[in-house]
Amino acid sequence: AWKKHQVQGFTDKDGFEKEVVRHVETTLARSLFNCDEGAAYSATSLAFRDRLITEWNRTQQRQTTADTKRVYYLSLEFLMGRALDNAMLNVGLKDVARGGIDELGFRIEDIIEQEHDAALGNGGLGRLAACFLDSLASLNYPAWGYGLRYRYGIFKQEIINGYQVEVPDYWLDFNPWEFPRHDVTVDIQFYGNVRKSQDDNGKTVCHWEGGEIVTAVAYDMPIPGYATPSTNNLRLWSSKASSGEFDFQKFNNGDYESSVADQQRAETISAVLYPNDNLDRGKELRLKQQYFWVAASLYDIVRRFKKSKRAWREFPDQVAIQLNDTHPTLAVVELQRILVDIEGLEWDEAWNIVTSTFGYTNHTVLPEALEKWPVGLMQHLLPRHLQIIYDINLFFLQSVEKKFPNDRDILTSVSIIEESQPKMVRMAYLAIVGSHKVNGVAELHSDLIQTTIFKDFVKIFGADKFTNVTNGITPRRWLHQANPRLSELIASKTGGHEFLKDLTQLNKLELSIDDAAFRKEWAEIKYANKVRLTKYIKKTLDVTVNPASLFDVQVKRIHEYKRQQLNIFGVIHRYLALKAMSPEERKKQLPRVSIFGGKAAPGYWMAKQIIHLINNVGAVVNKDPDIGDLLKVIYLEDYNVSKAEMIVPASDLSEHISTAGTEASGTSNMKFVLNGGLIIGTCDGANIEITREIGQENIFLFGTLSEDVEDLRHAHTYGSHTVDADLNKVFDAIQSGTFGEPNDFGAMVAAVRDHGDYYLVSDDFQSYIDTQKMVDNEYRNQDEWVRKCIRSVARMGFFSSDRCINEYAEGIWNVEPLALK
Ligand code: 26W
Repeated sequence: AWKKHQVQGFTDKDGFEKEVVRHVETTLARSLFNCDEGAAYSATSLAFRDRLITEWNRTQQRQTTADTKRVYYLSLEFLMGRALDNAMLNVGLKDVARGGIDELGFRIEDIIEQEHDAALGNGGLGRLAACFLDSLASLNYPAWGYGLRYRYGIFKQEIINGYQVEVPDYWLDFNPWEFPRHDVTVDIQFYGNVRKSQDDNGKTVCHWEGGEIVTAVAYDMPIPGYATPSTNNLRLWSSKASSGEFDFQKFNNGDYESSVADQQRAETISAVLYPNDNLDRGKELRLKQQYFWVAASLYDIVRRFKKSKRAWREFPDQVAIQLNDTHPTLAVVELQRILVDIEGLEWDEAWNIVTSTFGYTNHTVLPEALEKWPVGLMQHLLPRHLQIIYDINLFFLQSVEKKFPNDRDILTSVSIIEESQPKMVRMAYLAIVGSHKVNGVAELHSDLIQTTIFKDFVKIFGADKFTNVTNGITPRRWLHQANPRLSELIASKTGGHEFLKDLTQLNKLELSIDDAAFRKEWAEIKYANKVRLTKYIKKTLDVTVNPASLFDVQVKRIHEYKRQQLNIFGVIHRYLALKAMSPEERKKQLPRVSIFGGKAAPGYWMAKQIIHLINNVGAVVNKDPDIGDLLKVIYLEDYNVSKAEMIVPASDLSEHISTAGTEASGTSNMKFVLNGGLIIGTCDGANIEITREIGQENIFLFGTLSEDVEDLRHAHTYGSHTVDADLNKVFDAIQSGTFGEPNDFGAMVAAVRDHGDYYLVSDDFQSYIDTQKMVDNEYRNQDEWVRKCIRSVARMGFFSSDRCINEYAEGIWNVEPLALK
């Protein structure tokens, strides 16, 4: 029905070309003869952007008129990647554009490559937010994303002499996808102090006064849905000095320099994305970012609500706010402050509204990633908010006391304020107390949070408050866009592209599994994707790899819990085994390419050591004449979303090998399987549900189970810990200097051998090696391997972010899609 919906802008090749030419000649002020790929990218983007604007405005209009409940997704990270290809595919005009671009003398693939990734995120959490936006728009939900417009996204990674070097990512030079809204601004207050007064009824009123003001400016990005006119809004806030009286005064006093300094200080707030993933560093500027973004977003949300002139108690019927991890938790406090201090509601009524509005998603159980802020810092930066936090805590603890009289232990254990030196605000506890639902992101993870870190809260609030929503990915970007040939093949076997809107339809693929021509084409597509990656490896690293080898891929942030060290130790083991073989024996081995990619947090020393070891192993192995094609070790620089779109479709096997119980979900595991790759993995995160869906015969599981992790760790520390014999040989090779200066890797070896092996690398090593042998054997039987891949893809329907968003909508937000007129 939406196709009949009148769309504005070009609909065919000629119309598209006209628009591109117009933009080159007017918007970009260039002559057509002077149009390079960069200009062609810009003009194409502007042409599509124009086309989105009409639908974007109409969507907003529709939402305003309908005035139904909206969802607000608050996330400090949106890892969007490129926008042009996505816009072309979602609008359904990529082929039109291809034809037009062709006639202008370019290839559309080259034009797409011109775009700089929007890399406003670290990893899984940020990419999940981006997939959610795609699903929300595609399913016609009235929804907004709110984030920060960082001037610098995640740093660009260079590998120099085997070491990671960080280079700033300035991405805003030319960004046709954002619309500055200089008329949408909010003044945000910091510091100052709280004064109390009595109102006419003798009620105490708090006034937050003084301090400094920074202005938030809105920048909007259109989020087009797939095969629907719905185009939602992602609003990112940018900071600038307020034009209020403060700096005017300075200016008039001739204090020009200090007024410029103020300006720069203000702009610093949205300058840079913190590059830590799963590690809390507690920097003051980070807390400023959080409050700045949360306060601006809430002001915007409240302003929109007020337009409808409803009573405050209707707020939760109109507004659902989801907290993407604890980073936006101050929103709970800010809304309470707005309702009590500014709107004059009674505490209890306000608190009811607040807790009915928020939902909180937890994304990690790692203790070092759980956010805590020093009370002193909070007092200094946000004095009124700290008072409110203390009051929230007081009333909460009183209710706990009532429920569990004379239980001091539970009071100290659940208190939002940690009575440490210095005292800390526990943000996860504040988020739980301030929300009506708390969810984990995969079944195991949701079980774990309910039985470990949040177990006392389950006792207090009951199990109903806690739920699971298993993560998902958008099949539009991660299949249709990243792997167009596979998407077409699937379409030809499932009755068109319906599966992109209802991924469960993939199950029809199983009907074709005995079709030899289909399997052949399937295998050819995988091979072509591997050839493309082979060329990229040749171009960027000057290493020749054989595309017929088994491509074994581990790409994700570098972290000890993700265990890239286990992978590289396994690679070294393989290398030593190959070296020990006779030439005849070697000829029988299966060639393999081990591909790594991922960034380390700049301050994470051990993660950087891991990168260094992988590169050193590559340097030795790749030029060893005994080895040849049998083993290559590749480190792909600067892993990001657009690189993932090339790498994921080229994998035969990918690694998801975190210590059981540490990876909340993982989402690349889903991407790899959806693209016809098998996975080797631990019983962790979503791997468990992937196994349940695709069948255990189609996945290579190994290693310790999460319920055994604690005992093993205990045994390492207090009992005897003997390191696996094969692993010791790997260590001997490292320490005899086979891969460069042995001292460089002393700490990595010692972490496993001498310091308790917290991530159980040694415990899992033998089963990892054995399972990799099984992989080799099974890969030799290509026919069976391809069947496994097809069967797996056919059973991946569950992992669409559409399913996931529908679960949030029904179980947490209570919102419905907006019907298109
Ligand atoms: C305060 C520092 C900090 C920064 C980022 C702490 C925690 C984070 C994120 C919550 C870490 C993260 O990205 N978690 C990942 O979330 C994904 C989406 O749910 C999951 O698939 C991953 O397993 C989880 O590690």
